[in-house]
Amino acid sequence: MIPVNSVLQVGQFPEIMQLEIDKRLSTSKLLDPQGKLPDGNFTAILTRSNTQIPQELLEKMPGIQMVATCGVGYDNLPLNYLKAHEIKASNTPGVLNDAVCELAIGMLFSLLRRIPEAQDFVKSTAWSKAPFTITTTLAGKCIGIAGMGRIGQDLAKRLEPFKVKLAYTGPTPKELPYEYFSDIKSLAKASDILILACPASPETEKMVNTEVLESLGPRGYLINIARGSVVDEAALLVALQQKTIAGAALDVFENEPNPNVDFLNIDNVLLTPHIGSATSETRQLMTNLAIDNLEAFYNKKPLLTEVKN
Ligand code: 8YV
Repeated sequence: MIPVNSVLQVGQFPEIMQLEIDKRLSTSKLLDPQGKLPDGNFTAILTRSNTQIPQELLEKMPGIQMVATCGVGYDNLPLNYLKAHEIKASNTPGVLNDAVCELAIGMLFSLLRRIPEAQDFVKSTAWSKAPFTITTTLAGKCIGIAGMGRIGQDLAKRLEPFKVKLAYTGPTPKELPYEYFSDIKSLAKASDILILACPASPETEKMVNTEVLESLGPRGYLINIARGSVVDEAALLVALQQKTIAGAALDVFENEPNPNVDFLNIDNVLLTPHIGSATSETRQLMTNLAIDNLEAFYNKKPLLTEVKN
């Protein structure tokens, strides 16, 4: 049982998640983390990965003992503060793999076969004047995955039947039947398509820079389903404008929901509004897992998916 009014919801949730929350919990809501705190003796926070939890907010609420975030990424949490104050945290790994991997594969084919432009071509009646451009086949290509965690591994498994070679990078090699590269630059050099599936951290910040993009080369494609911070966006914009890479598909950006406008005028780019986990099934699973973690906390049981901080 979660005690009534013990959980503060921080941030706005899409309707499908809010319905699930309101079905299972009675929360007070702080829609804007910078806004005025509602009255109450809150002991836990429920939030989601697009809402930054500022340390100052937790400083105002010394009673908080647990933060449950809806999202596999937890770069929205002030981890050092949580650790120093022994505040537990949970995320929602696993339940969003299906949706995120499906989006990544959709982006992959959309990019290579230029499906969005092909549709525009038909809709604008340009087809009546000339045939659509010839594109490129996935089979035979090498896909490099940066970040071989749960999502990276799940994605690699789903890509195997497409007759591709798979390779990866990450902090350490794993027992996997794919070639390991200890650094992203060598992975990019070996790859035709580089997919980013790593967490946002100081180690991965702007990891994809000019050198990495040059290594990917003029026939290489970049797909980002991780976080905007993993890519040096200024370098990527130059690479796309000068066609030193063939194209990019981006679901995440440094500045969401207002990505750098220069991306909007580039033709070899596919942009989606951070929809990796945005299916009704997945969002329900994420919400329920976050609340299950809160329940475990209040029942003094181990958290189901604790962020090991
Ligand atoms: C969205 C995500 O950020 O799980 C993550 O880390 O990036 C996505 O699931 C999430 O839906 C926002 O709440």
